[in-house]
Order: sequence, then C-alpha cells, then structure tokens
Amino acid sequence: MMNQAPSPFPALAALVFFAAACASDADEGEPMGDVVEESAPATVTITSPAEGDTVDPGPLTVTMTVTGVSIVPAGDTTSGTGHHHLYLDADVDDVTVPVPTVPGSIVHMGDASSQFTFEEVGPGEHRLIAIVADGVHVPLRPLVVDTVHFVVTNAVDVQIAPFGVDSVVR
Ligand SMILES: [Cu+2]
Repeated sequence: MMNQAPSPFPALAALVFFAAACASDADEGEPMGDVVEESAPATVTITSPAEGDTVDPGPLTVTMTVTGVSIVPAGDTTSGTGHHHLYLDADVDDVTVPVPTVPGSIVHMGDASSQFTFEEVGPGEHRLIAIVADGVHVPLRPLVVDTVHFVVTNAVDVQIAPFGVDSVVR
C-alpha cells in the first residue's frame, strides 16, 4: 500500500504523546474511582457525500451522524456533548484551540444541526473533514473526526453542444 494521502493532522503524533504524558500526571493525583468517562470512543460519520462520490456542480449538502456523543448547540459545555464542524479543503491545523471560522471552508453548526449546505463547490477533487468540538469549539478528545474525498464534475463537460449546433452562429 502506498502512503499517498497527506495527513490532515501533522501534529497528531506529538499531541498523542503530550496527552499521554498529561494523563499519567493526572492519574497520580486522582483516585481511580472518580473516572466516569465512557469506555467506547465517540464517532462521527459523514453520510453524504460518501467516500469517492462524484457529484454535480452546484450546492452541496453534507450530512453527518454520531455515536457516543450528544449534539447540542454551541455554548453548552456539558461533558459528552458537542457540535459539528466541517473543513472543506482545509487542514485541521491545531486541535488544542477553538475551530476557526472561514466562510465557505471551515464552518460551525452551532445550532446543533447535522447537515450543512455549501452554496458552491467548484469542479475537481475535494476533501471534507467533519470534527465534533465542545461548547467553546475545541475539538473533543479523543478526536471525533471523519474524512471523505469526493469529485465535483466539470459543468462544461456536460454541456457539449450536440453535433451541428456550433454551425448556427449569428
Ligand atoms: Cu463550533
């Protein structure tokens, strides 16, 4: 297998190491009985578009589902909850800080919705990353993330004039 896909999380390896170090520090000062975290990791899945999909030009509606986490409006900092974020052709640079907002590229679904429509996605190959972040927009740990790749067809390709039409020029 070729390792051809660039990782959207260049700092993840270092981050995991850092988190592990922190966890061991925390364990020294806390009784084991106080741990109330769910054992099953939360997940998010981009259900549309699907991995490898080819879609027509125009608005693109993205839908997601989750397990192990409740989707609530932004601002709610209850443990085990969060809201959706989408990165369209953008890298997740730093998962230790709030998700930025970049219109048309990095969006927050702070209304607790599970779908979002990009008004215009141009022809070509695209990458979409979904990540669930907490009430103050910092990605949950462990990361709750999914990635799909899809292709938008070129509108010009499907508008080739039928034979003979080109000759009708005024
Ligand atoms: Cu957010």
